[in-house]
Amino acid sequence: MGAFLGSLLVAGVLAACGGGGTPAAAPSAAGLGAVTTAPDGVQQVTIQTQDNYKFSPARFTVAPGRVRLTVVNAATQFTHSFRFSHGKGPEPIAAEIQVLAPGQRQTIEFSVQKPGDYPFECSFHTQLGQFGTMTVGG
Ligand SMILES: [Cu+2]
Repeated sequence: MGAFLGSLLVAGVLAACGGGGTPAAAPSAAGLGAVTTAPDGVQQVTIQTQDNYKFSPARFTVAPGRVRLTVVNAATQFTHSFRFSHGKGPEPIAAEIQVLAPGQRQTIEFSVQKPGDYPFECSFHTQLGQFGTMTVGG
């Protein structure tokens, strides 16, 4: 009960502080993290990052094979990057996005075969916990 009241209180405070302009709301999350097949047969997925040092979504799942990954930086302030964490996944994936300025998007393409979890990160914000995981299904 105490915890419930506490969260009500927090919600009230958050709702109350709406004065200072609109928050940098992420565009509609529809489709983010969803794997579709491009006309050329390559599976494709789009994820997003923004000013909160997170990937949205931080997890997505693909099938073994070729992957076309687009990362959108919806931030207004922060530059991000995208790379697979070195030495962490079942096999190395060299493709990366070294610099992604606010408002930019970039697409990388790679092939992956071994099932398992492939951790990825923003190289600028590992200290702030900007990580995610791509799972390759079996
Ligand atoms: Cu970042």
